Amino acid sequence: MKKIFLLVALIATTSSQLLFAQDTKPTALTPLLTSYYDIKDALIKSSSADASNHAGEFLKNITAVDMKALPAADMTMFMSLQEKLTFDARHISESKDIAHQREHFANFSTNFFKLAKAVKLTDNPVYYAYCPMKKSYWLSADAAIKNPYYGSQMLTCGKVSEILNK
Ligand SMILES: [Cu+2]
Repeated sequence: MKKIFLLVALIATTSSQLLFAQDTKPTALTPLLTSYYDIKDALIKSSSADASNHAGEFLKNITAVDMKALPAADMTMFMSLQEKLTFDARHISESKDIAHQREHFANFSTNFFKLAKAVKLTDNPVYYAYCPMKKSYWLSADAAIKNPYYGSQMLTCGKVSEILNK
């Protein structure tokens, strides 16, 4: 029964990634944005287990990046951030402690934004939001503030500081 559930979940995830990819002319790095958003959404819900699972997906996606498919400048940027992104994603995936996951998510987001700024991951807007309480940033596909650092405790704390693909 559990296996069937996992299979259904896997198919659902895969097909939503395909849909997403079709809208947005993906690069080889676009799956990283998808799993970044999934981790962020899990932290908004304060679900440590989901954050851990999606960080595991991020690790799979970052390992699977086909470097040869990337333009030289994108590859250089990716390679300069790959280890840092992997480090924080691994800690998020291995932890069950939401506070610890959020600590890593702050660094993870700063590094991920460097990538998103240098490499076009999507045609859709990417909102770079700032939480003054946590003094940390996050990326979102939505202009509306939903704070991944505090979840329901302080859901709308923060402001958009920069927008990509406006
Ligand atoms: Cu850690």
